Amino acid sequence: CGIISNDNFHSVSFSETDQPKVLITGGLGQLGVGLSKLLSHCLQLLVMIEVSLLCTVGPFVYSDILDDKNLRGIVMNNRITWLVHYSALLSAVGEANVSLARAVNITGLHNILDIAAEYGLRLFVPSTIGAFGPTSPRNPTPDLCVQRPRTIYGVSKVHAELMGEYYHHRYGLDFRCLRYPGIISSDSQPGGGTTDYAVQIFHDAVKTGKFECNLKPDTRLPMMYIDDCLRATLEVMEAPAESLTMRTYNINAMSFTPAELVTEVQKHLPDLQVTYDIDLVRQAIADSWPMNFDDSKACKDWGWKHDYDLPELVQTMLTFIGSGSQ
Ligand code: AKB
Repeated sequence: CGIISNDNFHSVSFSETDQPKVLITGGLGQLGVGLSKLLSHCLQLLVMIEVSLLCTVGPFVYSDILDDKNLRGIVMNNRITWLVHYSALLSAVGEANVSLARAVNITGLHNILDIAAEYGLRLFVPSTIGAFGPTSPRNPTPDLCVQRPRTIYGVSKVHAELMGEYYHHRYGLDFRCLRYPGIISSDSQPGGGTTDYAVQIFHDAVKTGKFECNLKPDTRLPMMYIDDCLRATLEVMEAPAESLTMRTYNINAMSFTPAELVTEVQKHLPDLQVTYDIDLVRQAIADSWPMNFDDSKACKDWGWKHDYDLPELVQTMLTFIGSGSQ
């Protein structure tokens, strides 16, 4: 990836169309699958990039996120106007492979930032509760506070927030970023995260009636149902630029502990048996993350409001997983 001077940015401009042409990186991950389904109903073009060749929905193209020339060609040839950059290694798997996480999460982001700036794209990059650390206020965690995460995932996400905001101020890049809580979905599995237990419990409860939790029962973390997360993503992407007083927002829905989630699931499946076998890496990560997220700026600036609280989340997950419509 060459060094791009200010003069090169916005050198290629596509004619304005009513509907954005969206490129999703990490298109086969937990979030990419959901977003592609949503966009395929209302948008013209969807191209997904993933290291796997498996393709489930929408037009699909293969590229390595580190191959900036190939990425540039995809953006140009498909006349992409919006880029949603989901490619990333999550918190626990990042600690197991720091050099790969650094390459994908940091070098991959640099490729995406340069391409988005060059082609004048609107760019969404998710951040996370993982962008905070043990010295951040945890209950609640505001948008602006100390951010000293202790994972490569968190460090790469703080870097993404700062780089995106820098490109916005320096080059006019239309960068938009939401800090996601742990995301819970039925039709796609997360991979290698600290909040994954809150998805796994539903699959195990329905399939075996037994669940082994890898976090302590009183570990409180912010969580969100995927429909809320994807709606927030589209809402912030569609928000008029003048309504955004910041470029990186917390979004919130609910906070719960494993014990509280188990109690709610047992209202539907009273025979569910739960044991605890603590994963020390995940537990240390969770203990450094926010317990409650303050999303008042997102509510005020672009009208964010979540739909799903814990009871609706549990009912919906059990309905989808129980009926096999995943
Ligand atoms: C993880 O657990 O690593 C992710 C996240 C909260 O960003 N789900």
